[in-house]
Amino acid sequence: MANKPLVSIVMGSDSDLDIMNEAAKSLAEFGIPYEIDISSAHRSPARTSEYSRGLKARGVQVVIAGAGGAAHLAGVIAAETTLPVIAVPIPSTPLLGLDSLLAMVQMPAGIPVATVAIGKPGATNAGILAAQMIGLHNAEVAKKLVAHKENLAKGVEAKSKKLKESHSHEHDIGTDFFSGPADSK
Ligand code: C2R
Repeated sequence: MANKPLVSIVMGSDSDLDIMNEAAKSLAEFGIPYEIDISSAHRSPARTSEYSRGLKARGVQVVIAGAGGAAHLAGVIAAETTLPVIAVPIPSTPLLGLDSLLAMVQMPAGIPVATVAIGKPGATNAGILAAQMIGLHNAEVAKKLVAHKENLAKGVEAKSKKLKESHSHEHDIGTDFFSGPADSK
């Protein structure tokens, strides 16, 4: 795959980076080139508009926008581009991301953003969702998405096996315990 970024990861502040790195990790897993930057609809509105308007011409196909608190970044980017925008609510205030979740998910009709879960699981899923959009017309990514699902299923099988093994062991101990020492009977 060419190295031109297909996905843009944008966040409102560098304090969001730890969470937004999870989106980058997902994209890397699917071999999707991305760019990552900081912009704020509140603190740098002109920069945010200019950046959003230039995305399509540069070949970017999906935007992942993370922000906390009164999170307007994803909505403002969506207002400036026809590219799909995925929003990641960041738990960066005393309201723990519920504030950003509601701000992001409650977009007015006409300007959708696809809002995922609060925090790291949401950021991980944002990367996978972006890969699924790209996989619609990219066979290489589509193949990796199938392998991803297979790996998830294998992971559950492995956990199930481990759980059964540990419980059959505990059952042995339990049997010994309830039967008690021979001289107590
Ligand atoms: P600081 O840590 O820089 O004070 O930022 C950021 O995403 C971050 O979670 C605190 C929080 O403010 C958020 N922020 C927004 C926007 N810009 C910054 N929600 C925006 O434009 O929506």
